[in-house]
Amino acid sequence: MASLHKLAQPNLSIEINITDKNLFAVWDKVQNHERLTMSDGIKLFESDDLSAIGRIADFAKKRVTGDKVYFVLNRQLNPTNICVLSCKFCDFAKKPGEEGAYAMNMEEILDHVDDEIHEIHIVGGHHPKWPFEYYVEMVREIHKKNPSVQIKGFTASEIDYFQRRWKVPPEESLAILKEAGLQSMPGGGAEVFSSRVHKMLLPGKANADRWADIHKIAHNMGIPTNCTLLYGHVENYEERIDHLIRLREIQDETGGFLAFIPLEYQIGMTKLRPRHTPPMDDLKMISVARLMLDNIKYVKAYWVMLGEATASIGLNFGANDLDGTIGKERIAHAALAESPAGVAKAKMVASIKEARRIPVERDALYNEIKVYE
Ligand code: V47
Repeated sequence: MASLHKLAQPNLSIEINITDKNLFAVWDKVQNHERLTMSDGIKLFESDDLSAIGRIADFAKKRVTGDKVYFVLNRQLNPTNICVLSCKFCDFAKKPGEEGAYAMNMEEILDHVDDEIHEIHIVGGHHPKWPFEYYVEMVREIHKKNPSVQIKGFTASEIDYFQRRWKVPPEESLAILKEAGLQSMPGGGAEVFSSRVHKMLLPGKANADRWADIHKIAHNMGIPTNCTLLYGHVENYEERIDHLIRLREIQDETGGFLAFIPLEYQIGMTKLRPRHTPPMDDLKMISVARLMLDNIKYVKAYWVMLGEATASIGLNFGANDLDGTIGKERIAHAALAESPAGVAKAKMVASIKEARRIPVERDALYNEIKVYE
């Protein structure tokens, strides 16, 4: 896969007003295309100079995609919430037989596919009884129903589970799924790479090295993927930056990441903390990701978890993608996310324009479909 780590970046120059002197060196580095370090990342998170952070990140983003902000007409398919794992942040998962547990049949799955969408995003629980073949059939049938829908499916954690449960190693499962119609993979399941957080919140789930290995295998097979960080719960700034640096290293090696999505922890019933992390932290998270991940082209402001207002401001803080129209997403909404379950295309175009950016409809692989000048 072509390496993306040398993103084409023209030499722009602007003047910005920085009041926090700790940010002077960071701004110099960004202008000179120098890589930021752990200590730069910490300085950004610890700074209260939010407007300067936003301007620096916006500058870095403009060098990559100008004023364009991307979105896709997509639908999320969460085929089952039955899951053998017990991640402490997750409100979505249920045990077999528990109230609210569901598992879709093929007809229900295919109900999520129509002619309007360009991408279907599949992510679900780790069902103890669904054989690997059911997932292959799912991909095949979706592709058959609408061959032009691009299928972005299965987190590294699900791919890992196919090996643990059914002894199908990632090289094999991904080859079979690709042959059936899988085109890319979402970035979920990464959570926070820190082993401290991993032990505390997600025992038994694929760890940082396994997550990375599976993404590298996918990249080497020509399957691009996304990457995520679940923030705003028990992790600290150092763990956030360490996570971003590890993603940057993977990208240096393979160039296979399309987009990074910061996932704001939705407190729901799991209540790892009493309140949502504040919007100021969301905006810093977007900006710091944009600045640390100098080799990943797209950073999403994921409105489903941020809410539409913060996501819209995020488009001025380094984000250049709003994800999509989503449809029937259930993971964030199981955790009582406050945003509506879907926004129409017109609304998406309007909200990007309101942020004074240029809406661009894209497909799952970031090919431009329509620019709304
Ligand atoms: O892996 C679970 C997270 C992820 C909660 O690749 C929670 O384009 C917040 O990965 N609060 C699934 N997050 C969603 C995901 C995603 C979303 C949008 C776009 C893309 C992409 C990927 O949701 C899980 C987990 O990290 N999650 N519970 C919660 N309470």
